Amino acid sequence: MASQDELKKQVGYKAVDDYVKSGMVVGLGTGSTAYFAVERVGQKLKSGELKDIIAIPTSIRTKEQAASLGIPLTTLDTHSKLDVAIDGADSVDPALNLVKGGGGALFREKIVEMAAEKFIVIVDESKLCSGLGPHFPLPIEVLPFCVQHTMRCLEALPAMQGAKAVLRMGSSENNKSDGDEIAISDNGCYLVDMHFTSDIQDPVALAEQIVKTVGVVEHGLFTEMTTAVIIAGKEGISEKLA
Ligand code: ABF
Repeated sequence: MASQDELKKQVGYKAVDDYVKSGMVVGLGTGSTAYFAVERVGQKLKSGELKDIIAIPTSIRTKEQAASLGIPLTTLDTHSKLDVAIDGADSVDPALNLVKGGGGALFREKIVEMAAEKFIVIVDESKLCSGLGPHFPLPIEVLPFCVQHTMRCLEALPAMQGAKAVLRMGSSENNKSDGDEIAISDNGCYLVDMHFTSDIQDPVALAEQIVKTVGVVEHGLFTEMTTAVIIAGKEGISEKLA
């Protein structure tokens, strides 16, 4: 039985082998699964299997990992369009809508992945769910100004279904709220995790209501963005196409 790390490595490597070609502009995701995709890009550049790749990282920690592997880096200001982006997720529903941001990188992930021709999601099967919401709290990046007010406005949204807002404490890289300091994102903002007790009925409507809430920077609902999901499970690797 492969360990969870081995499963993550399998899908991270496969995503790069199947979707990254020489000469591409590549979005590099954040998290323990995306870590392996970044590792594979570095490996293939070093071996010469990939040439002329330039990459856009979705977090400071991914930028540091990519730089340590010698992956040439750029930004969206220089390259507004990417050929492919590869990233993990916290939840994947049957329509391939995602919850992302458990790692606190949702804003930079979304701005990069929205600019990609193809968005490849890499997960182990524990991330699959029948409906978004209770499976993993929905992260929302908010400005620090009057954050309690913003949290109350979010809780009051009709499509939020009474979910409870929890300000993320400790590390921004996980929603364990395990510290007494407020977590700060790479962009200097706060992170609020919305805890649902029932499946989100209309993720697209909820996303629209969240973005209209003053004080919100970005949210972790990635709807209608996924090109394919590569899944590592006990039975091996499978792929779902949007
Ligand atoms: C990242 O992937 C985040 O959006 C999400 O929280 C994370 C999943 O992390 P992991 O692959 O470590 O489970 O893109």
